[in-house]
Amino acid sequence: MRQEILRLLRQAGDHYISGEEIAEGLGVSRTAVWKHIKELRRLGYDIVSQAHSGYRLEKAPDLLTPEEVAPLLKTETIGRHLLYQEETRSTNEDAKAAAAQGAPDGTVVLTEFQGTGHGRLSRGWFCPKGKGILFSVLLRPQRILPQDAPKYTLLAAVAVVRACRARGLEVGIKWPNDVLADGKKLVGILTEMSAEMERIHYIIIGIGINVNIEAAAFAPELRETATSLALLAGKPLDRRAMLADILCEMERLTAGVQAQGFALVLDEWRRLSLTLGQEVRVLGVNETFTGRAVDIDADGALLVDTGEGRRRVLAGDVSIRPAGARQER
Ligand code: BT5
Repeated sequence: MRQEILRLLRQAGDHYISGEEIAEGLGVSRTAVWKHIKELRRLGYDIVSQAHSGYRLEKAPDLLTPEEVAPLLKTETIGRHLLYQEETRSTNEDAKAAAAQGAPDGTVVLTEFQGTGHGRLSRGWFCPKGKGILFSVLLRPQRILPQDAPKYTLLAAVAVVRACRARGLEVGIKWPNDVLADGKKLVGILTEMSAEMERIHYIIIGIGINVNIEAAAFAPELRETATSLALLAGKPLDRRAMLADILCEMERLTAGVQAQGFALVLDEWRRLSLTLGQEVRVLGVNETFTGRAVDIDADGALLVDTGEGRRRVLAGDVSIRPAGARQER
């Protein structure tokens, strides 16, 4: 109902719309309308009212609520079911709980703040409230095998980079799950899965994007290594439009995967990669080594030429070693 009221207020633009008109349009009482307006104001909507004229929407808050996000969506599946909480522990955990309760393919879980947002291997993901885009997409892919699941991380990175580049922002992908700008981390992606040997129940792609974070707002230990889209663009960005664009890109890419497999995603990933062609240090599960990153294979594994042969890296961390420099990132 709140969404419908906002739609009418937005339609009216600069004009006032009376409580009576809203009530009639939506088939509810004027008291109900008034209660919703009160709630919208509490959420941060600047709604002015004038006796005999009604209500006018002056300004909407910068929130990722379904009321704000849904009208911008151009997708058919991804984001059509939106779950929002102002604060939560982790959207990936919420998405898993929703999946267990039967939430549909394409469900998106959103929040303004995570108490225990996490990355791989229980590492933390930190983001000041209302300054990032923190979300998880639930997918229930058909005819995709569990061993293909890690490639959804690459797919998500491609989707985010497309949306950034459409805004003229120079960003690229570091294998396997980071989007970087100026050598600093802008986006982290965590893909999780529930599966049997031969069948995926669901995949959760969790994405954290630093959007409107000032340099000083990063935790001291991240200041050297993290950046935000606003720092890159030199101005704040509209989180809602950015999210809507990313979901649209994800839908295009996942539809392509269902129709033709991952080959096109992998090709685009190669073009957007910052890792390929670089000297890298690989922190694998059991070992550390250096070499030149030459390609990814059909599984999305990184191929590294060590000088003594080619090594295949399926999981781990990679730091890029700038030519001639000692520090790594
Ligand atoms: C990642 O892990 O980069 C995946 C992060 C995924 C976060 C999203 S947010 C929505 C969803 N819900 C969740 O609970 N998670 C997902 P990893 O590659 O392990 O990197 C984690 C490391 O990145 C940390 O150890 C920090 O060093 C660094 N880090 C933490 N917060 C950061 C930030 N805001 N910007 C840049 N780096 C950060």
